[in-house]
Amino acid sequence: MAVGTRFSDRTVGNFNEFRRGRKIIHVDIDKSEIGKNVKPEVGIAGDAKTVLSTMIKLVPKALERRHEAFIRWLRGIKENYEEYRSKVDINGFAPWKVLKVLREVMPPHSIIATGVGSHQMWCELHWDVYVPGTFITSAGLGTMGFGLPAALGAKIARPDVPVLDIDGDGSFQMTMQNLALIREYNLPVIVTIFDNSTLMLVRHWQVMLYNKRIIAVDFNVNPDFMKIAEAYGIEGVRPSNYEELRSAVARAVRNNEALIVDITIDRERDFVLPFVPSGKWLEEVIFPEGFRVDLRYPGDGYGG
Ligand SMILES: Cc1ncc(C[n+]2csc(CCOP(=O)(O)OP(=O)(O)O)c2C)c(N)n1
Repeated sequence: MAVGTRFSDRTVGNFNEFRRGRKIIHVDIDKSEIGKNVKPEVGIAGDAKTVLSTMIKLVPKALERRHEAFIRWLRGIKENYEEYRSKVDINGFAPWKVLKVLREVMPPHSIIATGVGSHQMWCELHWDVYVPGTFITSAGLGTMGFGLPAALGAKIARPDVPVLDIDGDGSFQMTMQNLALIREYNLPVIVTIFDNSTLMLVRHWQVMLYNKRIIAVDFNVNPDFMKIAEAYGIEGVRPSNYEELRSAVARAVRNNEALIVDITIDRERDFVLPFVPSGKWLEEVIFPEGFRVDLRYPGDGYGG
């Protein structure tokens, strides 16, 4: 059962494998989505809340127990992955560790917004969301430049809540003129730039799928983001270790102040893995070195 998805090629991978032996129920508020990419056995056009609250009454108790087993299995994979990550150390800032530090510093109810790119993928993998509606990302729509305006919008809606933009240096530069609104409307958001001096998500494809033919992605002369911060009258910091990152962000949260944090990340090591190459099936996932899990659900045939 799929709710509110367009079955894009990036989520499905290989359409033939995806269809094999499956019956699909597709729920979407936009009826033109139903049957567009994947033909379901049952298509339901309707509001997710109404449809789900009707359907949940039809789910037998026995299925709920199966569901719990499936969720336990998923949690196990997540725990294995996090344990693996915690052991990998790299020189300089590792994106997943930066996120861990930020998660510890930001209060649980904080709202985060993201740009589009590898930093967004790292967030999808490593940002723990404690409160519904606090993770704002353009997801598969892939709107670079979304992070800062989305964060400002969130701050207007919830001035009482700390708001953090986790951005890429490419995405940030698409809409960074919105920094003017921080002072104009007193919207103290915290902007963290995962500054890898490249359009990493695209570079990643060039390295992995196009034989390392790197073209038109690297920024060898980025602007000085500290000077950008200064130009807009906002405090800027370029931490050189996790402790400096932690204390700068903690101070901004405590004082409800705007802050721009430029986090230098080595582009040669910023590969988001696991990664499913386009058109491939989940079982053809590329794992990070030294990490493997069996992605076939060993349960009762429900995982496929
Ligand atoms: C407006 C727009 N242009 C181009 C793309 C294609 N695209 C997707 S991710 C990406 C690179 C993003 O770079 P950056 O924001 O620096 O993030 P990183 O991948 O380096 O973390 C590009 C060019 C897009 N999604 N949106």
